[in-house]
Amino acid sequence: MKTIITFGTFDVFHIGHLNILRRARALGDRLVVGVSSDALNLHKKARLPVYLQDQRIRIIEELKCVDEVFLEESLELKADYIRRFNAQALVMGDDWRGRFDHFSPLCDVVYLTRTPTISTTSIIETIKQN
Ligand code: C2G
Repeated sequence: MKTIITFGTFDVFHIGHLNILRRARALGDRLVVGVSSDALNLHKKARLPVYLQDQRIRIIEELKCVDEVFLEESLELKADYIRRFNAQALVMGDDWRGRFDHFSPLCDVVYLTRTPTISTTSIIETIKQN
């Protein structure tokens, strides 16, 4: 049983999020997703997500390609999460390329090409302009 782990905010859920989760799941038998907490986002991006963590978690939990979801409370705990879920691979979009290479003694580290042209930020901008 190969467990894949991935992390993200998944705010204003869109097709780029779905694509990476489906592709991550296809690399193994079980996909575990760490959803970044509201506090972590506030700290990292200096704003709260549009959808708060309970709603973001509920959306991710219902996806067919996702087996387990937990709240990612700190960027510094990735090694603990990898061990806790016994993950054999960490998968992230290639905007994070190189940033997680130091976990390679613990598990494979795989960066997948981002879905072009769509992002939570661009969706928010489009809505604001319209
Ligand atoms: N993503 C993608 N294509 C897009 C947009 C996002 O493949 N067009 C991927 C990102 O590369 C990431 C995942 O979707 O792997 C989640 O993206 P975000 O919600 O933006 O996650 P982020 O805020 O980068 O949080 O610990 C790491 C952080 O929690 C990652």
